[in-house]
Amino acid sequence: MKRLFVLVILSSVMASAGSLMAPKLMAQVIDEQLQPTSLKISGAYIRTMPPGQKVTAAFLTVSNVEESDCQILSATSPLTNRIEFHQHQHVDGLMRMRQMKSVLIAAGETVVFKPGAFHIMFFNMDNMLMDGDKTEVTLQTDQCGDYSAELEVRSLVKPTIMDHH
Ligand SMILES: [Cu+2]
Repeated sequence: MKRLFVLVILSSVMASAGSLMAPKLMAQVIDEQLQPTSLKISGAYIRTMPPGQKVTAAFLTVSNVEESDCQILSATSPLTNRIEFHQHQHVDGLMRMRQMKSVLIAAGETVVFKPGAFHIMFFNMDNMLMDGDKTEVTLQTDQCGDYSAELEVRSLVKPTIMDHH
């Protein structure tokens, strides 16, 4: 009789724990508390595209605050299923883009993805990006976990033609 009573209490505790967990798992917001801590990502943004263009690039700063190296292997986004890491290089006086299979963020180092250098290339973009909107990207690493970062949508050029009346 006593044993049965304990079992009933246990199962009701487990049931209420389960209902507390559910809303957290369904939340779409990036919760930094749940992310691994080796890499710190800051200043993340993605450029708007000129009309008709289906390719754009995102930029961010990644710092490795741990004592072991991290390799970024891939990136995912709700916007497209094809994202590549690229590097700009001067070859015979021309600017060329080269795809990087992975990007090393060495222990204690910071890598800046910026125009003219490392960038994250988004292909097959079907949705227009609006200046000021927010989206997100997730970076997958070899041994440092996955990191989601909010991407601020920024216009490449601010229109100036309208100023001349
Ligand atoms: Cu590129």
